[in-house]
Amino acid sequence: MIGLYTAATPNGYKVSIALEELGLPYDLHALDLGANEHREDWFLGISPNGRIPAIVDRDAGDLAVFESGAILIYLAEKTGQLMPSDVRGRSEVLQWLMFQMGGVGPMQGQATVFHRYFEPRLHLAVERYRNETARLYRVLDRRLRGREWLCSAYSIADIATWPWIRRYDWSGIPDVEELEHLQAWMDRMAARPGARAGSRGRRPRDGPKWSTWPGKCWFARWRRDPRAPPAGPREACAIVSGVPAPWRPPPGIVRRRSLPHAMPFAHRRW
Ligand SMILES: N[C@@H](CCC(=O)N[C@@H](CS)C(=O)NCC(=O)O)C(=O)O
Repeated sequence: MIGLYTAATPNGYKVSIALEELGLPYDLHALDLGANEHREDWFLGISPNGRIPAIVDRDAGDLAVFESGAILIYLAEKTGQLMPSDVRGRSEVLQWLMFQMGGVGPMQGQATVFHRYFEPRLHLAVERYRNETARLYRVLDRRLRGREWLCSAYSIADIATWPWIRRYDWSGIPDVEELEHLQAWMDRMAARPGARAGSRGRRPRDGPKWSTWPGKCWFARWRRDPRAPPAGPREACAIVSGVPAPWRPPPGIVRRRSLPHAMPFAHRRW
């Protein structure tokens, strides 16, 4: 049995989608990012970077794997599915997986943060990450012209990419409607039962109830209504800047305006 440590985020969904697609049983540990569970010592033992997702394969001597791309490769190699074994096919899948890991994910992540949370609004940063993400989308659109999937068959490259691309509206990425090949691919992805099951935050096939997913953190709220603003700056700050949340000054202590590791918007009055 595989233990999945995750939350309702694009990187988290990559792994739950892969597990659903592969039909592997797993037990789900939904971490509350808003409560900083991912920074607790027990979790750092599994995921040294203190980020979700991570897995522990109990059938492989409790092997812990972090980084979503590494997890997807591990699952593909464990099962012999979702990635070809021949040199050319494997390389192709790894190239598009790395394109997501090093390009789409980080760029769209930054686009989201600067689009949604930074005040005062840093227009140059918003433009920079939005434009770069849009450029990467056009690369994907060109790649998908005349193709059903990113590589010769449905693979972990598609699984890694879709949970990000489908949230383009949340990230403020423009003109995606014009990218017809990307749109058609998104429709194909959304039609896959495994992709749907793994990206919904619902009960996994053989697993326990996802009691905290959707849970307390703001991710769950914006999944229900992507147009809704985050519940408050405190929660948003906690996710993107590392400021503990919910943060309240201890009794008798005057509120600090700035924090040692403060990012610009952490100076705002809460
Ligand atoms: N490169 C990592 C990124 C992981 C990551 O950034 N995860 C986010 C959720 S999508 C996270 O744990 N955020 C919590 C935080 O930043 O404190 C991967 O692909 O696994």
